[in-house]
Amino acid sequence: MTTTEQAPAPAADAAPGRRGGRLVRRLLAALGGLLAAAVALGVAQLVSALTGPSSAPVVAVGDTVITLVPEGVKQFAIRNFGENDKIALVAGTLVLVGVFALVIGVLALRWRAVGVVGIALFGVLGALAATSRPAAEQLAWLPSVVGAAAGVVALLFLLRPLTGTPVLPRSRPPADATAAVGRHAVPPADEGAVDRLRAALGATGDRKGLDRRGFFVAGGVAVGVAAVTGGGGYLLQRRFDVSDERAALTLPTPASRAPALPAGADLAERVDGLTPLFTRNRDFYRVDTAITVPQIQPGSYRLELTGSFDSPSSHSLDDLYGRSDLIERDITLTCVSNEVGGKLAGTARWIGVPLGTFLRENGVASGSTQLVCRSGDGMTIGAPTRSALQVEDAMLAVAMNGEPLPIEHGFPVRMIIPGLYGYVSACKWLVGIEATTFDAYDAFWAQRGWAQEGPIKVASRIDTPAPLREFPAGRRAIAGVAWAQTRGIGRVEVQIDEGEWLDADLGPEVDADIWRQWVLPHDFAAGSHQVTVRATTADGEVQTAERARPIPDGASGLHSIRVIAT
Ligand SMILES: Nc1nc2c(c(=O)[nH]1)N[C@H]1C(S)=C(S)[C@@H](COP(=O)(O)O)O[C@H]1N2
Ligand SMILES: [Mo]
Repeated sequence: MTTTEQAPAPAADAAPGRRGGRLVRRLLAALGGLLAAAVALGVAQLVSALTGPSSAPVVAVGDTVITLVPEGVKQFAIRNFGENDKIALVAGTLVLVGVFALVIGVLALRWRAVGVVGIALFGVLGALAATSRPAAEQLAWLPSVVGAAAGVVALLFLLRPLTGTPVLPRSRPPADATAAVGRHAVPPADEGAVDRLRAALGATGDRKGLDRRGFFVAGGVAVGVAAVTGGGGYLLQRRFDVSDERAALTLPTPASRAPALPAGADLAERVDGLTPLFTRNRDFYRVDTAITVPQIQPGSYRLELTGSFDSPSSHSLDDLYGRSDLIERDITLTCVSNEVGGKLAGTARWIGVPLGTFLRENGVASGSTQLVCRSGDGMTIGAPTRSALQVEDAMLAVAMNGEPLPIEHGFPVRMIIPGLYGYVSACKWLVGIEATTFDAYDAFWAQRGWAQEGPIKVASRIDTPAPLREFPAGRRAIAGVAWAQTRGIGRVEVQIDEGEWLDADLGPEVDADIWRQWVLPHDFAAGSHQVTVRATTADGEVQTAERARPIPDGASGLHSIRVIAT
């Protein structure tokens, strides 16, 4: 590969040289494919700054993957990546695109058409994914198509120096050659000298015309284009962000305040490692299918009521904020995907419109069994009408812990029905409620095998000691939380090894809709111990030890951990 074009090396050297040349060429072609993909994604990102963040191909494909993958995989992702499930998904999509791009690069070296078709295929995939999202913008296909076109151009441009078609016309010396020779520039006519020089600089390849320098120049341009368009697109997308509008809102004053907390209500102030009574917004678990969070302008927000109401109606955020019957309540949300002992639960103080009153006011039909709640990103959550009407403290929430709902938690309006898992009760970015029946329509999760109704199962969790982490033997607190929303927790018992069940101390009963902290001080002998917890509701139901997976209607079983005293 060090042979020059003008002076072929002896045959003995040429054979391995060519073979090496072929390998280098393939590696560079693969790199070219990768860079072309980067250009495609960067340009698509830039275009999506016009058409909306979720029309960017990786986001659109990710969204589609979320709606298509089996629940088992989704559960796996939530279990293993938790809140980072979407980051993992986007990263996974990028890795797949990358591998595909490497292959396309190599194939395109031989067959340009394969490269063009391969990238075009990706464009079509992205465009299909973007337009098939339920809340797709009109031009959602545009970023993928423009991106793919840019990718094709980039690929062809990058492959030229690998196959003897220099990026810079060969009859003229390349700029670098002239620069390197400086004032004693070689006259353009002296091609032999130029080529000798290019060879000396490693700028030229074997006799098939591998122009490595040309490739790296083209590659540099590609990296630049990808970075500028991608970064620019990312920055421009901030114009969709509604953080400023959210921050400018003044929260309404509720007519009915949350019950006052007794002094010392939060046991976490005294017990290390215990979950605080209230979860800060930034620590609140998040579960949804949105890779890019819906950004809804408060000024143009509408909640549309359709289906079995007296008549269709539309409500602005001012309509909701301005009501004189707003309630403030403390409620613990729980995800149906939560495993025994899991962290997908959180407690906040919410302000909202009383849901039952609102529905009755609008004349919801008595025959309606399901409220299909529609989110700004098009996803649907089916809530049982009966619970929406009858559960005290069910609301259309507009505030969380003293601020407007955080954007990730449903700004500007979400539904909350205490006692039901989030997937049937807590629609975020709520823009529509259709009163209908369960027979008439399966909402998103029901389509995927989750139960139509999702009452929260009584649960208890050990927060401290942490499993398998060593602590000094002697007296220390075992503590955690237990929940049975709308019913309340009446008792928590703890079993250590094969001992009898011991009653834990409970935090003050704040409200039946929120979890209850519990503490049991215990003298640990050195060694390893099994600690198990079980709760009983205020109305006497003992938490079952029978294990169930989250799907279809919530996990059950007792949280039991091994701890080590030394
Ligand atoms: N629009 C929308 N709302 C949604 C979801 C969703 O995916 N999209 N997920 C639901 C689920 S499964 C749960 S557990 C709660 C979680 O609410 P949080 O993210 O505020 O904790 O929101 C519910 N509301
Ligand atoms: Mo959930």
